[in-house]
Amino acid sequence: MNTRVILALGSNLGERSDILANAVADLVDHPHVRLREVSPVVQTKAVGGPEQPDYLNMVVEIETDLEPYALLAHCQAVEAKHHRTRTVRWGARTLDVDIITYGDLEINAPELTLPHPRAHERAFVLQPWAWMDSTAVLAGRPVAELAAEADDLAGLKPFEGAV
Ligand code: A4P
Ligand code: MG
Repeated sequence: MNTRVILALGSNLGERSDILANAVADLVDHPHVRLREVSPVVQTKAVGGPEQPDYLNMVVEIETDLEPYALLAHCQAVEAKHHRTRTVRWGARTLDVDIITYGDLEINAPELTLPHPRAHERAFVLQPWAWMDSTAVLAGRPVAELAAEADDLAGLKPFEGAV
């Protein structure tokens, strides 16, 4: 059975927009993954961690019959493919792929927590998601409302470059 899944992508090192575009292609280049929707790309100030470059962030909606841990392994394989550029600065990364929601599934394990435990307070996830799907709901609340309340919203702006 296919499940709808929201994935969040972030990059703040290297050719960020190329990395995101290639990562989306890699994520859906799988016989059990189908792309449904792609959000706009946003440029965001880093939340937490040390001083580091701005991120590009986006979300995608996919449909998959991979079970959650198999999907996590697929996301981590795509991350690994793009982790070629390493940095001395802890915190910055060429590519991060997080599973935000997997249908309505709830899991509470360190290796996989669903919904993502910090997504509900992060504009860099919520705002592109709301722009992609104005009807989206997370933890019983409209994603657009959660985005408007998020502390990091002021540091977010649409990214003008092509992805
Ligand atoms: N893991 C548990 N649940 C999940 C899930 N739902 N999706 C585990 C993906 N992974 C999940 O992840 C660490 C471990 O989380 C994995 O082994 C996985 O099994 P990681 O990608 O190796 O490390 P990370 O992403 O640095 O850690 P963490 O704690 O997940 O970081 P966050 O909270 O995701 O924050 N600011 C801006 N503007 N934009 C960003 O994209 N990203 C972060 C990362 C911080 N600040 C940011 C951004
Ligand atoms: Mg991560």
